Amino acid sequence: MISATVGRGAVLGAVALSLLGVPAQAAPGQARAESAAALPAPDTAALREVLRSAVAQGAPGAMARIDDNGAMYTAARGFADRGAQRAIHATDRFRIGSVTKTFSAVVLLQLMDERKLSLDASVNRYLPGLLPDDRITVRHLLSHRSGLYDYTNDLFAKTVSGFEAVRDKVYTYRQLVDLSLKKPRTDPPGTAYSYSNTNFVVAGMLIEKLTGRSVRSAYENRIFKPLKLNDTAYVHPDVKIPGRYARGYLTPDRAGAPLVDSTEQTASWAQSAGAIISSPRDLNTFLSALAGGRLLSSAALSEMKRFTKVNSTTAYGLGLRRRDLSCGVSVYGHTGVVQGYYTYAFTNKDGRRSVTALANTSNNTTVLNTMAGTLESAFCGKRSNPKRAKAVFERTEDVAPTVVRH
Ligand code: HEL
Repeated sequence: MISATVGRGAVLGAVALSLLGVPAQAAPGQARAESAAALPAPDTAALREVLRSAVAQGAPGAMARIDDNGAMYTAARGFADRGAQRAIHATDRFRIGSVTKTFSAVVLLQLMDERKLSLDASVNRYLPGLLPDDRITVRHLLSHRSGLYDYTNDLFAKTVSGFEAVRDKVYTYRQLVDLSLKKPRTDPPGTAYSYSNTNFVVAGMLIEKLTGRSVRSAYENRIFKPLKLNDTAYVHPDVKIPGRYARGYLTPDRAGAPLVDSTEQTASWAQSAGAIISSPRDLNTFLSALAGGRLLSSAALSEMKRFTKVNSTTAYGLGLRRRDLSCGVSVYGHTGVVQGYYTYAFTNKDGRRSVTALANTSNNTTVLNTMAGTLESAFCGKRSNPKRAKAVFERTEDVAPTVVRH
């Protein structure tokens, strides 16, 4: 194991296993290298450079871990804890935000596999009277095509005061749905993609109704325990992150204002839409198991991968994002934005190469876009076209402008 500390507060390049055995690049002209065997080797120098840039742009720390067919590479730079001046490490836990949506979708698709749920059934069939429109189906929720307004647009219109107003609050699912239903719906059911946390709050209600247990026990019994995800937890409404973790630092809207330590919060505004805590090792294991067909039937995985186009480089399936990289490779996973934490967690088609990257800040779009470069370095290797990649990552992610400013 090689690990080096470079400069003040920077920990770079822990190569736990050599990357020997990574197959040669795909043949010229091969447009889409989908299996890990056809991917170029990760560009680890470029990965370190992405993390360095994120820290230079205001993230206290940034780290990433690539798992590649049994080989593993980690890199980290900057601080997990600014006060204690503790260096961030790729084993640190953190709040994964909306990567939680992939876990929630997996639970519902397992229930579909068990014939307890039909994707095209009305949500109101399972939760009578909850939604004002019987045409909204489970598939509409999981693909963000329900038209249900995203209540977080209002909660976080003001970044710091919005966060402070909810950080200790405990909401019921019903209260969150009611916040959404106070506003007109964005589109008729099934007609348009419009990202909304409300969809995955209702997904959590469905999980609880159909299993008769809490979402926490569904995640634990169906995913965390079978995959031995020992760094992963759903502690809502507890505010503390268990184990060793990176602190989160929220960037205020006012330029030059000090970062706000946002580590401790109930994350009750998010719950089944965004309250899981995890680590790079566990997220890579989860996505690899998902893409490798170890969590769902092939029919359910195919449903999850029926994508709606979001923009020229991203698409959304069922609780699953697809990103089309500059080298023609498509990767599958999710991004997460929760106060103080930006996460990218993606895997390739066969699940043999996965990357999870974290910057422990948020409300800093420059850092968010920079961190997308971890996908290019992990999956495109040195073949990445920096010009195209830059254009891709300067694009606005599919978020309400009031929530993440671009
Ligand atoms: S937003 C996203 C990301 N998702 C959605 C969800 C998540 N996160 C949220 O809804 C939190 C929004 C507030 C974030 C906060 C900050 O930056 O910490 N911003 C403000 O308060 C701005 N006023 C679609 C980006 C996803 O990638 O799926 O996670």
